[in-house]
Order: sequence, then structure tokens, then C-alpha cells
Amino acid sequence: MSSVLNDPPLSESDPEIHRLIADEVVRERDKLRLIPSENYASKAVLEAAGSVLTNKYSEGYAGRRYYEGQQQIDEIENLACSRLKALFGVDHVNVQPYSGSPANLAVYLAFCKPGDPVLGLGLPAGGHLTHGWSVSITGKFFDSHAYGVNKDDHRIDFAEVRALAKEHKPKIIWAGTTAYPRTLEFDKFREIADEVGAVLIADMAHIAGLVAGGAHPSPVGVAEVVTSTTHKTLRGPRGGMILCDEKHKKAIDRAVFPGLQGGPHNHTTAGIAIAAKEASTLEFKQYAANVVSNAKNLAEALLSRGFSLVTGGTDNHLVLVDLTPKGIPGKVAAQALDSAGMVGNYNSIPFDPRKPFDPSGIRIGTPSITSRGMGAAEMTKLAEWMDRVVQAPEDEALIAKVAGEVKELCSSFPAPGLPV
Ligand code: DSN
Repeated sequence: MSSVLNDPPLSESDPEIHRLIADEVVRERDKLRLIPSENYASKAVLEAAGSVLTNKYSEGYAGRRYYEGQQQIDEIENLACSRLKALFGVDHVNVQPYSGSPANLAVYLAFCKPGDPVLGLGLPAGGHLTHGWSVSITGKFFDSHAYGVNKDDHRIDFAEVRALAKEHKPKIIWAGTTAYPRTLEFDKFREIADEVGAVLIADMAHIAGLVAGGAHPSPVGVAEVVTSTTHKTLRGPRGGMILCDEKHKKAIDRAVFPGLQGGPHNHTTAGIAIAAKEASTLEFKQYAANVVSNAKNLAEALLSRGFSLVTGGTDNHLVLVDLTPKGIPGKVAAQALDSAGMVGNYNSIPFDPRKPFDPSGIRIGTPSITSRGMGAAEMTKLAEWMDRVVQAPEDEALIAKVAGEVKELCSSFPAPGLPV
């Protein structure tokens, strides 16, 4: 028997998966990717994420593992942590959470017992499932309470945050969002957390890259614990992390392993280390600023075409469009826009009279198109295309024409990480 396994390339070993990946490359190349939680990871990040590091088990932490053979892994994890500590100016970083939801679950494990009161932004107002929403394990296993946004300006209702905090005395308060276009005022949350003796947890998943690049105020030094994904505005591989003050280091590390997870995904850790290095450059600072200026320009262009925007605009990377004045539901619009080469997601708006699976809004953002180097002129064009499509979502000829124009524009803005 030969000792060498037959080890053909993907195109030969599994042509179906090979074809699907190739088709995804084309999709990511030829369309405007507007989902605000998505981005393009660099070639270097993709190379690490697809490397032999995926073969290794490493339960434990650097220098204290339950498996031998950690000569490279310990160095990689230490590099990821030290780079992130420098980037965010924080005492401690754990890079082992598999993604944002496990990072948040680890926080519950570190600070709460089942049934304890917790407080977070409600999903319909732009919060995340794991901040205690009823269908999530975090809403089922804890006594969760949800604050919302003001009826008039759709900004976070701090009077409600304070009232609920005083009434329920939560163990933790979440300050974090997935569909909120405004600056998060971490200091206001901290004031309330201090008044009731809660630990303030900032979930900066959506804005981590903006924070790293100085385009959004940092929660570090305000919230004692900060969770995040690594693949959104930060442009790393899919992963999660928890940043914390020295005093919570032990509780957080124990909660992640052995509390919640087994072995870390070392290929992801290497990708996170690379993303942290990339995010510490002047070029990335400019990127973060451009993400915000593109979102603001896009918002202005949409407003000038009669679109209605939740909160009237944006301070960050995303725009939440209320399509009610355009007379088209979010899902119909999102599907027509996708066919025309503009990929966003349908989304509830605050106090939405429609159901979450067929809501009134769409959520779009600029992280991916800014990674391609697009700027003000392209935002104006994008608003024009969106307007044409939402006015005639069933006009197949128009949709095909716009898709062709989008593809042509994309060909002038190659995306990071994609084969040319
Ligand atoms: N909720 C996802 C999003 O914002 O797209 C992230 O978990």
C-alpha cells in the first residue's frame, strides 16, 4: 500500500463544491455587496484561514495547553492578542470565541447565573438576538428585558434604559447594535450601569473596524468588557473576541474555555492576527473614515431621491431605509435589488407595523464597497440605481440593464482577496 494518499486539488476531488466557490467569486466580484455586516478579507487573511493551522488542536491558552505540539500555535495566539491589545488599548484580549454569539454567551457565563436579570436593546429596535431576545437562549435562560428607541427620532431611549435598569437591577447591560445608524453613547450606558451596579458590556461587532480606525468612539475604558466579531468592518476572518479590563481576565478566559468551547480555531486566530496588523496602518484609518463618509453620502443621495431613513441619516457604516413612502415592502425591494446587482437585506424598522419576515425596511452599508475603493461618485450612482429598481421591481428589462451597469462599475474596482 502506498503511504502517499491521493490528494488531488478541489477542482478534481469535488467539482461541485469547486464550481460553487468559483460562482461565489463571480458573485462577490460582479455585485455591490451592501450587507453592512459583510466585507472582503484580504488575500493574506484568506491564506491563513485556509492553511494547515486548521489541522491542530490547542485546548487551553498559550503556555497552558492540554495538547503537545503548540510551538507555532502559542506564538500565533500571542501575536493575535498582543496586536489587538495595542490596536484597541485594552488590558486583555481573548481571541478564541468562534464568533460573536459564542463570545456573548461566554459573557453571560462569566457574569450571570441562569434566571438572572439582564438588559439589552430589543431586536426590532436594532439589537442583536444574543442581547436577550426572547427566541434566543439568552432570552430563555435569563430574565431578559429590552429597551428600545424613542418614537420620534428613533434614537436609543436612555430614559427607558435607566427606568428598566432601576426596576430590574440587571447583572449586565448590553450596549451594542446590528441595525442602528447612529453613534453609540457608551458613556451614557456606563452612567446607568454604575447607578445599578451592573457590568456594562459593549458589543462592538458592527463597528470594530471604525473603532480601530478612529471613526467611532471606543468603548474601551468605558465598558469593562467588549465583545466583537472579527469579520465585519474589521475585515478579518469569521471569528470572535472579547476585550476586557485586567480584573475580568480570569472570569472571561474561564468562561470561553473550558466553560463554553473546546479547541480554538487556530486558522482563524492567525487570520485575526493578520487583520489586527492590517488595521493598525494609516491606510486602514483612511478606510474607516471613508466607510463613514460613503455612508453619509449615500444617505444624502437617498434622501434627495425621496427615500425615508431611520433617524434621518447615519453616523456610521449603515443606513436603515424605511420603504413605506416608496410603497414597496422590504423583502420585495431586497430581492429586486439583488437581481439588479445590489445585495442588502430586508430589515424591520423601529415600531414596524409589518412582520419581521416581511418588514418595511432594508439595511444597507458601505464596508464592502469602500474596501473596493469606491467613493462619493459611486454613492450617488448607487442611490440612483436603487431608486430606479424600487420604483419598478417587476421590470425585468430594467433590472437586467441595471445589473449590467453595476457589473461594469464593479470591474473598475477590484475587491481585496478575490482572484483577478
Ligand atoms: N446580525 C448579524 C448582522 O448584523 O448581519 C450579525 O450577527
